[in-house]
Amino acid sequence: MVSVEPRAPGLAFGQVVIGPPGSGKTTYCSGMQEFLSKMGRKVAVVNLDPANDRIPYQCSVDIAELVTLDDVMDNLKLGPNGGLIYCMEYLEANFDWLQEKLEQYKDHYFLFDCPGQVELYTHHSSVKNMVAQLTKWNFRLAAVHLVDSHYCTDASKFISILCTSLATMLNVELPHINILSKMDLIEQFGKLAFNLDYYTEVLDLSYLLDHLASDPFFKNFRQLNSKLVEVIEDYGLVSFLPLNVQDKESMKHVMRAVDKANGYCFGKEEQQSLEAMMSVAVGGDFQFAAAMDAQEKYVSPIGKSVKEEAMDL
Ligand SMILES: Nc1nc2c(ncn2[C@@H]2O[C@H](COP(=O)(O)OP(=O)(O)OP(=O)(O)O)[C@@H](O)[C@H]2O)c(=O)[nH]1
Ligand SMILES: [Mg+2]
Repeated sequence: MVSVEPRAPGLAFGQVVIGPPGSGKTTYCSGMQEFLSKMGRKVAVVNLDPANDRIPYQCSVDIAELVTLDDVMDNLKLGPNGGLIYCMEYLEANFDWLQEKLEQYKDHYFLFDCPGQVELYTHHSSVKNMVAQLTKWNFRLAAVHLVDSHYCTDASKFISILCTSLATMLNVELPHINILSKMDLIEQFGKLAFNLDYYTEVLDLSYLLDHLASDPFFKNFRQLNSKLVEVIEDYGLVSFLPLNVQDKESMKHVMRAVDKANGYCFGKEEQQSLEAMMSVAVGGDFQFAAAMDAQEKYVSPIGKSVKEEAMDL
């Protein structure tokens, strides 16, 4: 029988929810708070977005008590982007404020709702420094990186989200779950060229290059695209989980993946079972099942298989 060690004193688990503007971070925090609360977890949501004026969840810690984007823009005559960077650096200079606030919720599971400025994740250091600080305070975190799923319907945009996802993973330095958000809207701006698992598993990107070459505009950029794709494949780090926040099954898939990434499933918390422990131990995961489930629900059937599609080119 598997015996489970008690949590080290003061250990807290959570998710740092990041991603481009409008990708669904705040909505995800709200949905995940509700979902996890129903499962019996005590959840504290921390709003770290100083521009968040509409907070749909029950907020435990709010950066607005420390600094707001409007104040910074007014007082320092900065634009919204520079203002946001200033706010994050201000937070960094006031980590003691954050520590004091978080201390009050030490027995909770944390969701950090972050701002939607891409450079904060791809190359700026304040989020990375905050994560390092939280780790020192005994937080065990996973990054949940949301990107709009409709980018899958355009091969060039998909390559671009693969690049930003990889850069984010390398910069933030946390166990990382990439999510294709708003699955219910995936085909709103066009049809998928391949089955959904092709986009979620990110395995053989040469088909994507062939598909892209069929567009006369991108024909001239084939070499550039093939080099970008080579970098993604060489790292072999990027893959995605599909998510519709309204769908309990898809929330469950994400929750399991995150629990595995931040180590929550190894604790003594709810639903701890030998089966769950074994499934993690042997590396069995639910990613493919999640993609198949989402394919059935949200993607219209494709007339041709991936091979047939590539043969046409
Ligand atoms: N249909 C659908 N809409 C969603 C989903 N998730 C989020 N949205 C919508 O997408 C819009 C943006 O969502 P937010 O949660 O504010 O996105 P955000 O990433 O927090 O945005 P910023 O904080 O501005 O970067 C809102 O209108 C949401 O209602 C989803 O799963 N399905
Ligand atoms: Mg938000």
